Amino acid sequence: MSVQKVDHNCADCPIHNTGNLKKLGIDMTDHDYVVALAGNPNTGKSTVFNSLTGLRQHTGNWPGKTVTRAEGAFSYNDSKFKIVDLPGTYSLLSTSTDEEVARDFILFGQPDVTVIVVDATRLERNLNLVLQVLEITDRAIVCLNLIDEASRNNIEIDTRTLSKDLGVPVIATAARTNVGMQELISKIEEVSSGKYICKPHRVTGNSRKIDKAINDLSDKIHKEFPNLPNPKWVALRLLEGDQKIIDALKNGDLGDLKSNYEMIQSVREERKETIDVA
Ligand SMILES: Nc1nc2c(ncn2[C@@H]2O[C@H](COP(=O)(O)OP(=O)(O)O)[C@@H](O)[C@H]2O)c(=O)[nH]1
Ligand SMILES: [Mg+2]
Repeated sequence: MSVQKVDHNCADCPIHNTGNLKKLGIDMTDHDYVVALAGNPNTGKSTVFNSLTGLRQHTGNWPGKTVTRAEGAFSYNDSKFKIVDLPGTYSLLSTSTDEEVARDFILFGQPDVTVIVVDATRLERNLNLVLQVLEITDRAIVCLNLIDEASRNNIEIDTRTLSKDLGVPVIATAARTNVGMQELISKIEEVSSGKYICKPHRVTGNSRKIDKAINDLSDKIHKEFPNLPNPKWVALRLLEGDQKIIDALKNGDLGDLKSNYEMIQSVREERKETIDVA
């Protein structure tokens, strides 16, 4: 039996949505808290996952999707945690199935905490996803991974200031060698149980600035590539630091981008139709 507290105002009540989690294929029986693991591809998310769960894990598919999912568990301080590895994504804009899966899990499953694994050697690029996650949930921890690589490259990160600016804990880790993992686990417990209250930074106040950046950039893109169907979409991807799009711009492959875009649109239309029929 999972521990379900009756008082809904209690600080240490789990906040996850058990019903929605069930629909998303996550059974919370025998678990107290659910932890989502988000992050850009190649940030060491799977390494963090393996370090947290050890052998207590299994893989399957997301319900109705061909996207694979790893699920695992760990115990700490008499609490049982279920941890769900979300697809690696650069954003949560839901323009791909992976992004949709990740966004929907945080939005509807309401995990007790979302750990965002970021690459300490590419912090700016990774912060985009962090801010998007913080738009959806209060309960998050930034796992500043590859900290060993960062120091090797003489990159120093002031985690205290970063944590203050973001309004959520920031834990430096080198998951491959288990550095910082105990601290991460203890923070996961503190945030899940409500002992640590996050006050996330929200970017809504900056939206005009962001809009301006998108508009300025998309004007330039339109001038260079007048046949692109959606320069704003490309601008947003570029601002996010999407390497594929950056490469496409550099090597003149933006023609391919058009067909990619059309493919994504047609998949989305198809999905909409399926939902409408259901
Ligand atoms: N140096 C170093 N390498 C790491 C660390 N964490 C993961 N890696 C390596 O980074 C690569 C990508 O890791 P993986 O967990 O597959 O990343 P994912 O794509 O985010 O799931 C692998 O070769 C890992 O061994 C770390 O903290 N330090
Ligand atoms: Mg992985």
